[in-house]
Amino acid sequence: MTTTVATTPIAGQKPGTSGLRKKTAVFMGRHYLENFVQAVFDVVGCAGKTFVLGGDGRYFNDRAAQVILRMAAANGAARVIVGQGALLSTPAASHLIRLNQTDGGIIMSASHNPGGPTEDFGVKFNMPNGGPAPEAVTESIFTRTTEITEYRIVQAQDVDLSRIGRHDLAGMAVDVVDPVADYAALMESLFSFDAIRAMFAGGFRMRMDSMCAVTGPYAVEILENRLGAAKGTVVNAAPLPDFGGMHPDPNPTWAKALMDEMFGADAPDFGAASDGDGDRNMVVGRGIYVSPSDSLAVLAANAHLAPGYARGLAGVARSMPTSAAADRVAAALGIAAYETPTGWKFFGNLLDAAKVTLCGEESFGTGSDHVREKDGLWAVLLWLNILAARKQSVAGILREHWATYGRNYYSRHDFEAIETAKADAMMAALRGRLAGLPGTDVQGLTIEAADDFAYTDPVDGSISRAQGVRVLFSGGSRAVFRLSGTGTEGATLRLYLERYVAGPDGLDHNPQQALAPIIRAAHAIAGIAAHTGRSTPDVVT
Ligand code: G16
Repeated sequence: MTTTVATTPIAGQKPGTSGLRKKTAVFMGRHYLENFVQAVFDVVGCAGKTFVLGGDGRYFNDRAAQVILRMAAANGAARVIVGQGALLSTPAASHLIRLNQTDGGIIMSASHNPGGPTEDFGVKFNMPNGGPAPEAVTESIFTRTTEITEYRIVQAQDVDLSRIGRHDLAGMAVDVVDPVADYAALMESLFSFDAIRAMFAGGFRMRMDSMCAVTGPYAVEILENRLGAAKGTVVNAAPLPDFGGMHPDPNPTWAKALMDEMFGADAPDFGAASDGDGDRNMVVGRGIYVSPSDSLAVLAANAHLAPGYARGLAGVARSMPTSAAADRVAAALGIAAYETPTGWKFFGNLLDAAKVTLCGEESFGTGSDHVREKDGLWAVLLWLNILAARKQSVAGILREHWATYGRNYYSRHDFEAIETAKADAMMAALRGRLAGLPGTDVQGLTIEAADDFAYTDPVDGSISRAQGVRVLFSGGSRAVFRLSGTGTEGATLRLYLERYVAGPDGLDHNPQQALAPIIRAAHAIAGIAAHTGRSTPDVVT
């Protein structure tokens, strides 16, 4: 039986960089999840449609899935494809949407944010191309949340999501599928599993930290079962509702155990970590950290070594705050390089139009045209394929890369949970001063240009403004100031720092040392301490 429930709009259901993210308790509040899901169905349409549904297994994932299924049935959906246990990594969901040519999908995740009753939950809608909804759609969804007066839900028992196969829910088909199988097959079609298997058989050792999040089952199946990596290669492999208390954000701060192992005695050859929903990755060699910007550049320069990319790349795209290292590779390859605002959704049109093959972001996201999301395990496998083909260490590959292309020293400093009003005031003051900055000297550096990044989509012509303040110094260095779109507490200021050094003479500096003059100048320009009371970042990557 379908019930129509009267409701009223709830303030603040505005999707951010990737979907709606809030404290779990907020999502579990009266009508909160239901209002948002109904707004999604009202905007994208539901009657007769097929969707994919899954999430990263965090607390409330299982119950939210049952609510969404009952609402899909009440709104007339024909079929929903659900990962067993309501689990799907974000890239696997993107693949299932494309593979089954569905009308889109709902992904339950707050990505790299911690999970649990006092932590974060999230819901996002992905389009029929498998990618995150573009701004026009998320804006319509938001508008709908401000007008909503009712939602529809069927009264029924839970669907048994532990049992693979077809179930019926008030006339709607619910197909529970193995969350790993189709994704693993896709990976086998892109990479030389034989070459990687031979490398593992030859004694190559790896550590994969799945951080008690969704990639565990994927990594065990692909790395250990199919590629022959030693049992126990994948640690923290069981997805847990609270991620075992971990902060499933693969960076040197939150994946410290992995970093310690990779820099310790008897370190394995290769280390990697992934985030809550499996779209991010961090890659580490024995005794050497690979920054996400460098990772994108190395993957672009070597992708042709993997069968799926043997024909070369159409182009490369990076988000604006990502270092220009990939641009140098693109120039050398004679292919196009694009600079987009932060947010994977901005890559969608470029990928759909076949203008680019690889994309990447400084925020530990890398991916290609195989799906329409960033893909953590995909990046790990491409690195493994390159290591198997080149038969060199990660350090050897990086050093050769820097010697060839020069090095873009890079770091991001995060100042977290700042009072929103103070962060906004700092950005407003900075924006107000932009016009006067070029030509001035700050802390011994000359400012060449300063702007607020705006992007015109080359495919549909849409314009996105105010995407972050860029201050460019002479010599190719820069500082970028931007407020995070994914935090759930106050504001997070991200300060992105970059300095280019040509040729081999720049090697082996510590990035923080190499960037010290730019860090000083950035603080002076924005008055970070005066506005926010903070002079030291909470997280440095
Ligand atoms: C999301 C987007 C990414 C983006 C990141 C930025 O990542 O999918 O494309 O780079 O947000 O985060 P912020 O706005 O905090 O800098 P994820 O992994 O959280 O979905």
